[in-house]
Amino acid sequence: MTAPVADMAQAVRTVREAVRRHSVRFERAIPLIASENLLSPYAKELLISDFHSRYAEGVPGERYYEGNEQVDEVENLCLDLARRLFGASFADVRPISGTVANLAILKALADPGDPVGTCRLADGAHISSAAFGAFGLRAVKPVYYGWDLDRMTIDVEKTRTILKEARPRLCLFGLSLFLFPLPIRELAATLDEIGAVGWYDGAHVLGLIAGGEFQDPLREGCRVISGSTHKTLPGPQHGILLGDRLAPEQEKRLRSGAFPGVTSNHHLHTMAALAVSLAEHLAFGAAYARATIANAQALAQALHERGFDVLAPNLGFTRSHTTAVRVTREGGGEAVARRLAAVDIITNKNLLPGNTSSKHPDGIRLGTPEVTRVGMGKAEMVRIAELMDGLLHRDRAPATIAEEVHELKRPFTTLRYCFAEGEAAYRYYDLVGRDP
Ligand code: DSN
Repeated sequence: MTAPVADMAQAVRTVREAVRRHSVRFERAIPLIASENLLSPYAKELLISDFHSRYAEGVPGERYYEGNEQVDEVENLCLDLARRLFGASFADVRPISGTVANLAILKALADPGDPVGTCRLADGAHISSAAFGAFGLRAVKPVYYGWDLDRMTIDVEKTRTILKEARPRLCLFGLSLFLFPLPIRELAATLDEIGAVGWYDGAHVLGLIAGGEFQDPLREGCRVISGSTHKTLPGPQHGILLGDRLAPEQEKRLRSGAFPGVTSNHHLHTMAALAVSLAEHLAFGAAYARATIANAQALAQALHERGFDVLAPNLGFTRSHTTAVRVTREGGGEAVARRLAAVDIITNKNLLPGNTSSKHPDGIRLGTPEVTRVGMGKAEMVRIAELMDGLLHRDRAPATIAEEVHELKRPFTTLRYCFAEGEAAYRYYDLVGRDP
């Protein structure tokens, strides 16, 4: 089937124009999605390199395609940097996303029908743990841990009992609403007793772990980590596997889980960008992790002082990049997230413990990875809280709030914590320079 050239040229123009408008919008906005971040210029340019066009199935030195010498060089360096950043003896950088990394682990370390430990979605677990997600695809049976509502973390005593009874082979620790470190050290003896492998999904907190500001799962009792690489670790949209104290057979199974299990080709351009991001995090990540957490705590405190129901006030609200706010009084998670987006404060509605409807949850989730990356600090966190208070508690006009949001963002549109600091953060890369 063919279509008129003029119509298809219009389709191309429409895409380019929408992406340009998106870029301009985000340059003016306050993006507070906890799972998003900005890519450094040296990492970003690799996304449009020739690596994008190539195949490299297999591992460095043992490929199924020719022409991979430089790909091998970059992948070996990427693996070295990953092992070094996380103190891991094992790394695999072929999973193309966090969920794909999770599937690789499930394929390698569990069989269909096996019980696998995890938290419930409403307690903050990722959709990988759901029957409609990776757990369901591998047909493993979730064994849900107990949850301590007061401490917003796993209930150790209840979970010990649950694990001893269900005896899962694999126990997943990881959250998408990740406020506090999980009690892995406290559960490590139980994992050993039942012969379970501890698995940490660090997607949200990899950058904080690597920066030395969160728990260190490989030293606390987990043997394998999965993650996406674009949240607090400000890399490309990609996935990673890391491990320590694994048997050679387990490493082999993980490699074969990644390829040919859940990838054919991996994405070489994002892998190269990941290598740059890992190097930059080794250089700048500690300061970035500290600033990101300090900003999350400052934002939570400022919101709390303005009457918002921020979770876990008795625990200092958060020890991560994320804070959660129960916005039932303000109209519920969905309505509030929409009202905020209309003034260019970008958040997401989020399930809170006890919620059952993911469409109409009580919460919103706020994250500071991106605003920290462009150099915002405590004063700006207080200002964001004031703007949210004005919109949601004081009936200030949305148009005025939106102007103030743009005013607040204006000086913060270049990148920090990377080489080429000060380069534009939201630039649209217009390679052709003209529309068709
Ligand atoms: N669901 C994404 C989030 O936390 O926003 C992660 O995959």
